[in-house]
Amino acid sequence: MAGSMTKPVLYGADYSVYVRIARMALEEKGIDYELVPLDIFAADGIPAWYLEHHPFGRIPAFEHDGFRLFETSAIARYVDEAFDGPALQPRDARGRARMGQIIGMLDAYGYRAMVWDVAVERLEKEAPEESLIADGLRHAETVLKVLMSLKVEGPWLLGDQLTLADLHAAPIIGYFVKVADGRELLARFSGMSDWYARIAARPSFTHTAQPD
Ligand SMILES: N[C@@H](CCC(=O)N[C@@H](CS)C(=O)NCC(=O)O)C(=O)O
Repeated sequence: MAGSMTKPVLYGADYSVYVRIARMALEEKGIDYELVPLDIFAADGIPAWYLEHHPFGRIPAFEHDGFRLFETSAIARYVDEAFDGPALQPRDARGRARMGQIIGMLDAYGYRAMVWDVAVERLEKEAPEESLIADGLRHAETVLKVLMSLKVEGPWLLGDQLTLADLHAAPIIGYFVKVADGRELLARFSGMSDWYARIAARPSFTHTAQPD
């Protein structure tokens, strides 16, 4: 599709790691989109109308010319394929498979450990559960080790091409390094901390940061 009839809409909040992944894909493609605020943790609960967009009550949800989607990796792939702009997925089967593997690993083993068990626990709990943090750090270390071992030579995870794997990893690791435990662990993987410094400098990352 060369362009679009209407602006795509993303429902979500700027504090959300997954919303940020989708926004980074939209920004890297240079797409004009609307972010409709949806606070999933609002005191009044999730508005009933939103469950039509996301039956599990998570963010983000996406809509484009009447086409509705939820699940961030599906949204990011659609954004890459349906719009003009730089390709964010490798063309070859193995590169695409690696990208899917990295995204799947981050969803299954990275997000909860890095974001909730380490960063949120440390930042938001009056009495953080140290055993949960230690467990989260163990998982995070494995995730970083695997990322390091899969990383191809070049600026990005898969080499010279910035891909959806980078855009999936950046907000998760960005949340993890809000706390000293996360920063210290990342610093032990120099290839990954160099990569993080590079992705964190991209406008798609800086524009989507949660205001202080
Ligand atoms: N599998 C979903 C996960 C989305 C997700 O967990 N979003 C978080 C915000 S970063 C959320 O909505 N959390 C609300 C909750 O856990 O109740 C996706 O890929 O979009």
